[in-house]
Amino acid sequence: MLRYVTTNDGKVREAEAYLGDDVAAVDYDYTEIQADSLESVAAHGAREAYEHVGGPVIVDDAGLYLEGFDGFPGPYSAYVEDTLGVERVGRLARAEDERRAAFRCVIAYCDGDPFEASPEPVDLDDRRGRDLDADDRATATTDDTVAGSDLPVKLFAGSVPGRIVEPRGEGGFGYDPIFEHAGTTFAEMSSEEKNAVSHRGRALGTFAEWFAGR
Ligand code: ITT
Repeated sequence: MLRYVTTNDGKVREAEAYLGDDVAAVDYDYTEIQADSLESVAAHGAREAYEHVGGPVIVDDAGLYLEGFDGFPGPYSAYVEDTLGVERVGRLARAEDERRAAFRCVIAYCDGDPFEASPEPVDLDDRRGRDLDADDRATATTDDTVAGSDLPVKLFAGSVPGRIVEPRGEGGFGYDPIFEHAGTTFAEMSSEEKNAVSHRGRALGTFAEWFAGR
């Protein structure tokens, strides 16, 4: 059984809405390393989660990228949510009239076995979350070989563009109330509606397609 390792109930709801009974959630707080890419954080987490669970795992690292703030808070989104808070991040972006933003999500899979090379590598700009004007909802996969570990990890990325607005909606989690896509905030959407357009939905989609063939 595939385990989705996270401490975030909101992510679990979305993964369950997408993957159904094929995945079970494990509440385990793996080490989130300090790094400037979601890929590195997710890859490190997947290896640690695999060691903890002892079977196939996915972990998911996500962040909000404000275009006018050079991608801030990006990989530091959890820290910024805990310190500044979502509403103040929203107020800052609106006060500076820097509303263009994107969410990015990287899902990392590890089952202890090696993989064939991916045909569609993540390019460097995408890794850094700087191509906010790129395809509407870009997705990519890559293999990760972080020095210091020989456990292979497969990465699946998804992103979605949007704009920062005054908080609206009761659903979702994290920055969802201030992130509007096509006129609706993510907090105004059901999990299914959010998955249909979101960074996580895109990453889960490319992962599920690949995993079905594994
Ligand atoms: P795990 O690492 O245990 O999975 P987490 O909540 O720490 O849970 P992340 O590090 O990936 O997860 O989250 C980074 C931040 O981005 C955190 O503040 C989340 O609330 C926020 N976030 C992640 N995905 C989001 C989404 O789909 N919508 C809104 N906010 C999101």
